[in-house]
Amino acid sequence: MVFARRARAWEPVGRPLTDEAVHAARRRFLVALGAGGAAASLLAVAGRRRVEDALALDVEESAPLAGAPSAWRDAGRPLTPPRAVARFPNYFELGGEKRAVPARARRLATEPWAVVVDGLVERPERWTLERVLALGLEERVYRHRCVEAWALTVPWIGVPLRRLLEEARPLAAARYVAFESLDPVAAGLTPPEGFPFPYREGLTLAEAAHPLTLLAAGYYGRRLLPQNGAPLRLVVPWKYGFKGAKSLVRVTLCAERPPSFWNSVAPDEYGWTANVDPSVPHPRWSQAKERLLGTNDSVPTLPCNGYDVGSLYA
Ligand SMILES: Nc1nc2c(c(=O)[nH]1)N[C@H]1C(S)=C(S)[C@@H](COP(=O)(O)O)O[C@H]1N2
Ligand SMILES: [Mo]
Repeated sequence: MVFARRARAWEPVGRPLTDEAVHAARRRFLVALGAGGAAASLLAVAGRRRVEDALALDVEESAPLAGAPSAWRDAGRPLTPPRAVARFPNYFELGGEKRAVPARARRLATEPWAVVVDGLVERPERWTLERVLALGLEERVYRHRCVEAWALTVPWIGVPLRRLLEEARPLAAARYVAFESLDPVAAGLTPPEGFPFPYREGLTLAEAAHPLTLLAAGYYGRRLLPQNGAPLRLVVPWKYGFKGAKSLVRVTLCAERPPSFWNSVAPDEYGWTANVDPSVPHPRWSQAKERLLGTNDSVPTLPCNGYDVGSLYA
C-alpha cells in the first residue's frame, strides 16, 4: 500500500538539487563507503568523517538563483570560498559538531515552503517561498561575524526584509519582530536534548526594517543549501551571526521583546542585541580579532562589523 499524507504548512518535501548533484553525491558516497569501510577497522572516526564529507553537498550542486546587483557589492574583503561556507555551518538543530552537519542537513527537505507573517500587522498572511522571492531578489556581499570569532564574506541573494514588512503593514503597537526556525522535532530530526527548539531570534522593528537586513534565499548565484539555512534565512550583517535564524517558518510582529535562542540558553555569553563589538570579550575568548574562514588570515574586528548603523542607536 502506498502511504501518502498531506504536507503540513511548514512541512517541505523535495529539495532544490540538480540531477547532477544527486549523481555526484551518490558517487562520492559509494567511494567513501569503500574507503570508509576499510578505515573503520583502523580508525572509526576517520571512516565516519569520510562518509560525512562525501555526503556533504557543495554550493555548485544547488540550483541556480540570480539577484540584481545592489549597492552592497563590495564588502572590502575577498569572498569566502563557497566550500568553506558549505562545510562549516552552525545549525545546532543538527548537532554541535560542524563537520557532521552538512551530511545530516540532507534530511532537511525545503520545498515547497511557506513563511507565516503574523502578529501585530494589518495583513497576516502565509507567504509561499515563490511569492517572497517575487518581491525582488538582490545580490549583496556582506561580511558575517560569528560570535565564535570566525568570519565569512558571502554574496547573499535575497529580499530586503523591509519589503515583506511593508506588505504586512505593521500596526502602531508593533515594536519588535520575532523570527522562528523550522521545528526540528516536527521535521523528523533528532536535535540535541535540553535546548529550547525551535530556534528563535528577535530584532527591534527599526532593526528589522533597516535597509541592510536581508531575507536570504541564495548565495554565490545558487539556492542556499540546507546546512546554510535553506530555503530562507535572516541575515543581519552588523550583528553576531547567531541573530541570523535559518530555515524561517514564521515572522511575528510584537509589542514585547521576543526570546533569542542563545540568549535564553546562556545570557551571560550571548546578549540579546548582539551587535558586533570588539571591545566586549566573550567570557571565554577575546572578540578583538576574527579568523577569515578558507584562509590563514586573521583581521581586527570592527564595531558593528564595520557597518554604519549609528542612526539605529542614536
Ligand atoms: N536555526 C538556526 N539558525 C542559526 C543557527 C542555528 O544553530 N540554528 N546558528 C547561527 C549561527 S551561530 C551562525 S554563526 C549562523 C551561521 O550561518 P552559516 O552556517 O550559514 O555560516 O547561523 C545562525 N543561524
Ligand atoms: Mo555564530
